Amino acid sequence: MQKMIRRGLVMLGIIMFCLNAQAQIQVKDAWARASVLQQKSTGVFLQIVASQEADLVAVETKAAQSAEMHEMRMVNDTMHMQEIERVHLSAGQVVTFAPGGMHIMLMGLQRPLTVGEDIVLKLSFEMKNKKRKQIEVKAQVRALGEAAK
Ligand SMILES: [Cu+2]
Repeated sequence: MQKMIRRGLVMLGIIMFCLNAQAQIQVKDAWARASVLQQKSTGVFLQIVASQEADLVAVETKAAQSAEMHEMRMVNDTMHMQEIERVHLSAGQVVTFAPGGMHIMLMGLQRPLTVGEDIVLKLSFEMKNKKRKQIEVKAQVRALGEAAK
């Protein structure tokens, strides 16, 4: 009997390990705002949902020199952008980056982003066990007026 319980616990441990290994992070509806010739920065918007707690800790793209996560803050009646170090994702909860709110800021654009093209972003997540996980995301470039789509 004891042996069976022990075997059961080992099995449970294996199952838990597998579940952990399969932590899923889904990114939906990623898009970037088109830019004009002299423009050096633009925003990327998307939705993220993680099956387990995680933090978005970094964004990279070849389309720009740097990419930061920003939030909007009201300071003395004026909206300001502020960099955020990490964005926490609770298990199963959708986190939205949208115009007027949290966004990914691309700075030092290598060239203008034109409507219809795709840019590739690499999102780095830190999982609860401190392990890093990278996800590649394609963001479609859309015009300003299409923001509501
Ligand atoms: Cu910004």
